[in-house]
Amino acid sequence: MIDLRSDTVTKPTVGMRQAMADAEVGDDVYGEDPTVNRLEAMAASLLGKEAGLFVPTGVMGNQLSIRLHTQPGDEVIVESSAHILRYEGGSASSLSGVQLCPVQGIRGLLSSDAVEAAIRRPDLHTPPTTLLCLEQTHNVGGGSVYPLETIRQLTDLARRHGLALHLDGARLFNASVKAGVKVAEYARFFDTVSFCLSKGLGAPVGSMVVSDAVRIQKLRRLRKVFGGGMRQVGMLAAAGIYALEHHVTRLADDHANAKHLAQLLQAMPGVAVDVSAVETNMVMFQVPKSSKSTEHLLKDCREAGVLLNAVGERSFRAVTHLDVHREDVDAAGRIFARVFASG
Ligand code: TLP
Repeated sequence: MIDLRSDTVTKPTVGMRQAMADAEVGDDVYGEDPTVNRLEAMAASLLGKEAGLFVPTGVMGNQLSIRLHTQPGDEVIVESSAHILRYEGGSASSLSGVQLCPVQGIRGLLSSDAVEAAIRRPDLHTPPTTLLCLEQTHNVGGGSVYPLETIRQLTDLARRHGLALHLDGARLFNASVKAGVKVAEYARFFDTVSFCLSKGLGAPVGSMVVSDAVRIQKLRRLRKVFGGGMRQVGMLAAAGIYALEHHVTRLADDHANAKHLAQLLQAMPGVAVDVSAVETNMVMFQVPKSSKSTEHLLKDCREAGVLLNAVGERSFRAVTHLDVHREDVDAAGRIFARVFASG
């Protein structure tokens, strides 16, 4: 089975499993897991921040940060298709009591004008805008990459209005490899940055939040409050260390494979795909109206050996990752040609 549903599906490699088995562990709630401590220091240093916190998921990294930066009743600006808005189960409202203000971007990327218009001016009637969250790369935007200069403009604007800044950098390393910009260069504009070890980097679980030491101390307490205090998780942290040491530069292969898949799709009659929009490891494409429903097309693909996710009516997302090789992309291309031509 060729699994293009997400880069979350990667399985730990032999080397990673060995590193996990060899990991020294201790109780991390006491701060005594040496491998977790090493991962947190490593993440902080890579992103140019004082401290790091290991969290079970990307959602938890985002939600702890939102809780840290806001008070109930505040408003948080996010792009209108942001993961925080669409795919985190409404947790910003239920866990932090904030309201999200969706602002339309282009391929998920916000402009300063749009954000400026959305920032509330002090008024008795309106919720105070206190936080801006950006997403790098942008998932629903198709793995799109914010240029550093746009981030600088957006964060300057937010600072002028006194907003805190959080980056949902679930796939920050994809952006870094694509743009040739160090992750610390992106991170320096934000108060908190979360990134995932369990996506393209190939760890089975885990995300990081990095910030200054005072904020990380507060986040550590909030992680406990949210039920995310973990114990002997050095084995999982070892997978994260292995991922950061071995799986960063290879993300370029995933990006080349995604581009290749987009080119194969472009050659199929009726399939709509913008090859130039494929910047990292995601391909968004639409197939022509046909007698078959979206679910039917997904089922045909699955029975032929490819798993995909639908993102709308006859709209699909294919994601390349460490368990997808060039020959798998070619095989998926042949399957798509057959399924979509007969649809
Ligand atoms: N994204 C998943 C699904 O939840 C949609 C995927 O398959 O792409 N931020 C961004 C930008 C994400 O894409 C994701 C996961 C998360 C946060 C949450 O990470 P986890 O799943 O670890 O909580």
